[in-house]
Amino acid sequence: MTEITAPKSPVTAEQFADEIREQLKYTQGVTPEQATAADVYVAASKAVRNHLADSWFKTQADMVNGNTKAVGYFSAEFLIGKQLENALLNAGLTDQFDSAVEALGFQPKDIVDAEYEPGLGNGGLGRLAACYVDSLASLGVPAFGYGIQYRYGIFKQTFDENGKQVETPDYWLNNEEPWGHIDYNRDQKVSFGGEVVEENGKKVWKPAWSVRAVPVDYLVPGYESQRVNTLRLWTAKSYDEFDLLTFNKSEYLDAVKPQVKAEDITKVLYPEDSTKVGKELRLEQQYFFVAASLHDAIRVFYPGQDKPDLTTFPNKITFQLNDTHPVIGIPELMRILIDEYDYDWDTAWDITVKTFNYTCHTLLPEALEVWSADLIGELLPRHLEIIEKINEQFEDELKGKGVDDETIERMRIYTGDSVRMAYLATYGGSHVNGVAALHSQLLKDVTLKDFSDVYPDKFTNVTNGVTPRRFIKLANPRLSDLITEGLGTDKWLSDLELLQGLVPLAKDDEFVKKFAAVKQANKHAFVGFAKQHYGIDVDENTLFNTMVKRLHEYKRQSLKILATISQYAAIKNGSASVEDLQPRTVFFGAKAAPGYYLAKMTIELINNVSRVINNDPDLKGKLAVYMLPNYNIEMAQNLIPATELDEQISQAGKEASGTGNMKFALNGALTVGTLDGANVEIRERVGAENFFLFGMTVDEVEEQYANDYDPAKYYEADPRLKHAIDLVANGTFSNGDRNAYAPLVADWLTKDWFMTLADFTSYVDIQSEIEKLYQDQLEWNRKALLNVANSGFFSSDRSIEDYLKDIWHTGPLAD
Ligand code: 73E
Repeated sequence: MTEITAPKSPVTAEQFADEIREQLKYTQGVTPEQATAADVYVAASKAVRNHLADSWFKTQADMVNGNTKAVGYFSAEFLIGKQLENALLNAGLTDQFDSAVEALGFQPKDIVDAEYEPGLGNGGLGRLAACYVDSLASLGVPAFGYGIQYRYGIFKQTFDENGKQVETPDYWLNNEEPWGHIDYNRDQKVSFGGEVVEENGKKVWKPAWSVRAVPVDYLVPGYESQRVNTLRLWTAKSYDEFDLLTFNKSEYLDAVKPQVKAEDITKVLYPEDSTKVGKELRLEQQYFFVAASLHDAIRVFYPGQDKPDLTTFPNKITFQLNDTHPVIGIPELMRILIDEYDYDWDTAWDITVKTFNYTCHTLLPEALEVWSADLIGELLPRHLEIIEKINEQFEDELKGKGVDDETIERMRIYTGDSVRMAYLATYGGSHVNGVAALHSQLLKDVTLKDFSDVYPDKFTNVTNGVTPRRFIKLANPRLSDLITEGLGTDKWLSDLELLQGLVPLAKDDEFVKKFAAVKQANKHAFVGFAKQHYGIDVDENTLFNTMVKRLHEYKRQSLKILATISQYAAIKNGSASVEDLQPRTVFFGAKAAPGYYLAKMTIELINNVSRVINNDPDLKGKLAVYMLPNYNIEMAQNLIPATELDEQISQAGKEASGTGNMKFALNGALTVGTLDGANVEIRERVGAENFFLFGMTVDEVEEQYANDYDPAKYYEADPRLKHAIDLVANGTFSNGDRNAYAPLVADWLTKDWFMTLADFTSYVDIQSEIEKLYQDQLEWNRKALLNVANSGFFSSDRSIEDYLKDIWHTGPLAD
C-alpha cells in the first residue's frame, strides 16, 4: 500500500481560489477577468505566504523561549531559486493551488513559470546555503539565514553573433516581488570609517559615516515540519536626505551622492566564483551584513534588554560562517561585546570563539581572502586594532605551545600589511570544516596544515548535500512518482536513505524499464523546454551528455570541448567506425566571471565548435553541441532530470566538493569523473562499476607539478589530442582566423596548469566504454537506477544532521 503523507494545511481548493481572488482584488487591484499569469502568480504567492505566517510566528516565539540553540547561517550568497512551487510543496498546498488556478482559467505551470528567478549567488556556494536553510526548517531546527538582498543578482548571460559572452544586468526587483517582506522597524545602523580615540581610558570608535541596514524577510517553510524559519537579507538605505541646497543649485547628481553611496553597498553581487576579489565595496558589503546580523541576533534573543547577559549568547545561537566572506563578524562581535557592552577582552573572546564556526569551500590558494591592513584600517579602524590584538594573543598562545618561530611567522593572522581571513576564522571559531571527505583531508594536510597540527580537534568534515524536495520532487515529478511506487511510501522525501530500498528493484527488469521510460519522458520534455527557451531542435534519440557549472580552468570545460572536437574529427575523417558511434548531444551551461579572460575565450570556443558541428551535414544525427545561455536554477531543474551522462572532470584536488554531481546521481545520470571532491564519495556509494572513473589522482597531480609538468609532451604523444588542438589553432572554428584562440592554445601547450592535456587520453578512452554500455539500454538504466538508490547520503538533511551533531550541538525545537 502506498502511504502518502497528508497535506498539513486544511484549506480546500475552493477556499484557496477565494484567497487568490481576494489578493487580486485588494492588493493587485485587478478583477479575475483582467488578471494575467503574472498577477495570479503574485496573488497566489501572497496567499501562500499568509498560510505560513502563523507557523512563522510560532517558530520565532518557540525559538526565543525554547531551550534549543538556534543556528545563524551567515552567507554572502543565497541562491534560492523560484519560490512559489517550493513554498506550495512545503506548505502542503500544491493540489489546492492546481485546482484553484485552473478554476481561475490558468494552467498551474504558467503561473509558476511567471516567477522571476532571484540570482543572489554565483554557483555552488550560494545554492548550498539555500539547501541548508531548507533542510534546517524541514528538520525543525530554529534558524536564520543572514545575507544580502542585492538589487542586481548574478548577471544575465547571452552570446553575441561571434559566440562571445555578453553580460546584462539582472534587475530582478523590477517587477513585484511577493516573497520578501521589508521591515523598516527592525533596522540597524552600520557605521564605517573615521577614527578611534581614547576617552576615560576606553577606546571609542568615532565613525565617519553610517548606513541604514533594513531587513527583508523571506519565509523558509520546512517540508512537513510545521516550522517556518527566516532568511533575513539586508538592504542598504541612506540616512541622509538629499541636500536641498545643492539640489536647488541644479547640481542634482551631487545632491544625491551620499544617498547613492550608501545604497550602492547592496546594489550588486560580485560575479566572481572561487576567486578572491579585493575590492573596497566588497569589504563594505561583508561588514554591512554581518554587523547588522549580529546586532539583530542580540535584539531577537534579548528583547528590550539594555544590559543583557551576553555570556549566555553562545547558548542561544551558533553562527556558521559560509567561507571567509562573513569572517569580519569575529572582530565585530568582539567590538560589540567590549565597546558596546563593556565586557573585558577575555570574556569577549570566550563568547566569540564559542559562537562562531567556519566552513572552508576551497583549496585554491588564490581564493583565500586576504585584506590589506590599510583598507581595513580606513574602513574599520577599530576592527583593525582588535585584529592586531587577536594576532598578538594568537602568537603568544602558539609560543606557549612550543611552536617554532618560522611556523608562527607562516601562521600570522595579521602580517602588518594584510589580514588573512581564513586564519582569523580558524583561530576565532570553534570548528573548521571542509565540504567533502577528500577536501577536509587536504585542508588538514595542505591548506591549513599548520593550524591542524596545533588545533587538531577543531577540524572536521561535513560532506555537502542537496535538498531532495527541489532537486527530485519538483525537478523530476516522474521519477518521484516511480520512487514512491517502488518504495510504497513518499517518506523518502524527508529520509533520503530510504532510496536504498530501490536496490533490489535494479534486478527487476520491468522496474528498470519503467525507470528508463521516465528518463525518456524527461528527455522529451527537455526537448520542448529547449525549443521554447532557446529555439533549438534537440534530437531526443541521442545520448544526453551534460556539463553545467561555472566556467573555470580547474573545472576543465577545455577537456570536454577538446574531446568533443576529437570526436567530430573522427567522424569527419572516417577514422571512427560510424556504425559504432553512439549519437550524442552535448550540453554545456556556464557563466564566466566578466574579467576572466581565458574562461570567456573558452565560452566563445564552445559556441563556435557548436556552430561548426551543428551546421555540418556530415554530423547530422551523430553529434550535436549546445552552449545553453544563462545557466541558472531553473535550467538545472529541467536539464538535470533529462541528462544521462554527467561530466565532473575537474583536476583532482581542485574541486572542493561539487553539488551538481549529487543532483545528477540522484536523478539517474551516470557520472564520468575524476577522483575529486565529492565524486570520491559518490563513487564509493554507488559502486565503482556504476561510475566512469578516469584521470590522475591527487598524488599523481602533485608528482607532475614536482617534475615540471610539460603539456607539449602529451600533445605530441596522442595524435587525437594533437589533431583537436591543431583544429582550434588552424582556424577551423574561427572562419580561418588563426589568431582567434591563440592565447588559449598557447596556454594549453606551454602552461596547462590544470593538466587538461595529461588527462586527455584517459578521458577519451573511457568514452568508448561509455558508448558500449549505452548500447545496452537495460544495463545502462540498471546502473543509473543504482546511482539513485545509493545516493541518499547526499541529502542536505544528512549534511545538516552532521553539522548539528559535530559542530552546532543543537537540534530541533520540541513541538
Ligand atoms: O566545490 C564547490 C563546492 O561544492 C566550490 O568550488 C564552491 O562551493 C561549493 C559548495 O561547497 C565554492 N564557491 C566559492 N568557493 N568555493 C566562492 C568563492 C568566492 C566567491 C564565491 C564563491
